[in-house]
Amino acid sequence: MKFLWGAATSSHQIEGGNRHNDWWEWESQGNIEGGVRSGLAADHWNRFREDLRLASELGLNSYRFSIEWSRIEPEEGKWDDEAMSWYQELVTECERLGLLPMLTLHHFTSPQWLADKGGFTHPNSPKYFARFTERVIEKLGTRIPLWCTLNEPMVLAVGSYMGKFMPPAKYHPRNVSLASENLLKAHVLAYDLIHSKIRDRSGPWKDHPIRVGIAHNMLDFKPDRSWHPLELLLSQIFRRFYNRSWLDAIVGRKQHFGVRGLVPYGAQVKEALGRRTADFIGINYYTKAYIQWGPRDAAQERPAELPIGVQFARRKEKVSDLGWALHPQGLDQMIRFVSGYELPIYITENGIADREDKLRAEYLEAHLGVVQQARKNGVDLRGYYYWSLMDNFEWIKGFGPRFGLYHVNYETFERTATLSSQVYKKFIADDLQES
Ligand code: IFM
Repeated sequence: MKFLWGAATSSHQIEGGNRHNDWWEWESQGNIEGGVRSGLAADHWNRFREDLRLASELGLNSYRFSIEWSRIEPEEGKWDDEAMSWYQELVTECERLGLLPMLTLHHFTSPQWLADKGGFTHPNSPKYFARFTERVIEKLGTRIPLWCTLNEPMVLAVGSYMGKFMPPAKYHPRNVSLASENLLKAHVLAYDLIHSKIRDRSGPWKDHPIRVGIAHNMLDFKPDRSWHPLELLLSQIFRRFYNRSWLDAIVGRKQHFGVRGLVPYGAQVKEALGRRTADFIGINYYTKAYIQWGPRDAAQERPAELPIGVQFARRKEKVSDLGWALHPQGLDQMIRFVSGYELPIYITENGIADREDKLRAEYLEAHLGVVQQARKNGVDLRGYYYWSLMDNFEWIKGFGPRFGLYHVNYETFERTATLSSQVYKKFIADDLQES
């Protein structure tokens, strides 16, 4: 199988009109910067054919997207088959264009009916997620080779119950571990369903083995002051909690969804112990994180409840529009670390918010260089997905940050190729020619 060169997106960030999920509701309460709302987003719901054509024009051979649970099941137990047929069309279009689909089942948004019950803190949430997964399997299963059950479950739990940058944005550390437990249960159920229920295969990738994993956000944690014992210790703790705990969980090791004194540990999820529930590991990598004991920057975004600060760059470093340092060495570190789990690896996200498209080419070249070197070194790296195909709704930050290979004009919805997208295009063409 050829190396997969792709781009990634998620439903709520691009489709528009996802009115039945928790984000839609949270946006309506004025929680997004500038009071904006996702609204029509990038209007992908009406323009998906054009968007996939643009993806294929870059020479991509894979596309990572997510299915919006709240469209498929807008009310508990009520299924919208029309919405599902839209996703079937999307996959048909991927097939026509030779874009191997990597399907994400949960990318941050949950149906409002589930949010009303407490989202993933509800004991039945894994069962609800499994029921939704079965529906997707029934309608699309035979055609999908690559599955991400969850996108960045650590970010979801921390963002919802500590960092307060995701709904319900309530500081409640015990819910971080509780949601993690339920997300893990949900993942295990979905993993087993995908493997047990999909018997026949169809479409261009019918001979590609089914692989199921998660897309896991990783940061290169560093002490802000390398001599500071507490910051050294804290960065180790964060590496273990943030980077490692999900990886350990999906390979069947003892789970550690907690931090002593900060996030109370929950019970072990027995269903996940002693067995591997992932066929690959997806790395979502963007930048580094300096950990500070007693944050020194008053403007810093962090939970007021904690005496700990996180900074994504130092003053002199080159940064994205979100203030995230360009740090390709961190990707190298993450790949080396994840290789230790002895599973195939995909870079399921990597990208930069760069409105003027001034740094994206440099960012891409540096990170793609790391990818190529890892492949040469024999790492079992199977694909790379740039985040994102086009500009989109960047969650609490609204439409300000622009990650797209294609620029979106939010008034006309016209897409324009960035110059850096041509860098990616050439890189892919060269690589596919060589291999
Ligand atoms: O836009 C997000 C995406 O939804 C998840 N990973 C990080 C991206 C950039 O912040």
